[in-house]
Amino acid sequence: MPNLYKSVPVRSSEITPKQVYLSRRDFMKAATVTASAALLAACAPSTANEVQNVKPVPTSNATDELGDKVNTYSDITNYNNYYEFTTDKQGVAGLVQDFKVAPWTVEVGGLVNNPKTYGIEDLLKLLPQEERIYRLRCVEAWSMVIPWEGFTLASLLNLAEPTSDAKYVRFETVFRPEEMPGQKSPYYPWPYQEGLRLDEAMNDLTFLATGLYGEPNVPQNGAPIRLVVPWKYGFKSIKSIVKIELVAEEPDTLWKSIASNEYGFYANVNPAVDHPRWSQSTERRIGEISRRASLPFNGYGEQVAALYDGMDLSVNY
Ligand SMILES: Nc1nc2c(c(=O)[nH]1)N[C@H]1C(S)=C(S)[C@@H](COP(=O)(O)O)O[C@H]1N2
Ligand SMILES: [Mo]
Repeated sequence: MPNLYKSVPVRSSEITPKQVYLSRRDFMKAATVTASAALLAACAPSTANEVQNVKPVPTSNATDELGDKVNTYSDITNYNNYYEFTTDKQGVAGLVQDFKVAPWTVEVGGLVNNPKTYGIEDLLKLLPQEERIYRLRCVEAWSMVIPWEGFTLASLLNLAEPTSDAKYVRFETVFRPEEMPGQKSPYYPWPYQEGLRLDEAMNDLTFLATGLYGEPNVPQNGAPIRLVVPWKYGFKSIKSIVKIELVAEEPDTLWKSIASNEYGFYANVNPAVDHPRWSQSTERRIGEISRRASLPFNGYGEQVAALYDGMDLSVNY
């Protein structure tokens, strides 16, 4: 199989789309990337439109829509929850060197008209890549701001065409205990699995990330493809996905199956409903000293609150 990010052919007629841009940059350092982006823009057929299509590489000065700065690349890649490796957040980055992110396929199936197994390179070719700067709020009451690249889950589900019986989406992480030492722990029901209601999955905020900070994503942050659901607690944002399945019933999720009184299926960020063992009203933004108030739906209520009209979110936590 070809190398993950090298398999997209580069033609000068296509230098503007993000996916080609990603493939060319490959694993270069950010400084080189910025230089080559400028070069690409300069050499491109100079219609204003095409020049604009060269996406800016996120820098540490980028902010989310609330004006909060993105966290540093170092913070984002060295403070991780990834129990397949270890429960020590600062230990994940040091344990991922044996984990192979290429070749990689994602099976999209279940209640769909077009079931298909995609190579990552297929997805990068088929679906336009965009940048999303999202807050990530862990259920443990810490948070970060992270610049991702990728595509909406809706764009992939539209290719699959869910049938009218499909009501939920189930996601599964790869199971490779030889590469992921934490998966040898008998205390967790591997593989990690997660789920969304279909309307949540189709919301424009719901994202599949393949890149981070203008680079291909790294294993500790869920490479080569991970879910990002920014209005929910971080555990919903399942990493290193190999299977996406459309189903009729609410799927089991790893954390709910371990402690359903602490981790519900919905897991919307909700400062009004405390975790049984700690408050959810404030959070520690990594890199900051004082705590800040946590926001309903992590600040994304305008886009998603209507999904829960008529539901009691203290019951459906
Ligand atoms: N497969 C898998 N996905 C996972 C986890 C995990 O342990 N395994 N941890 C979750 C939790 S609790 C959080 S807060 C986020 C952390 O994402 P990050 O390390 O990219 O910041 O990943 C989520 N996705
Ligand atoms: Mo988390």
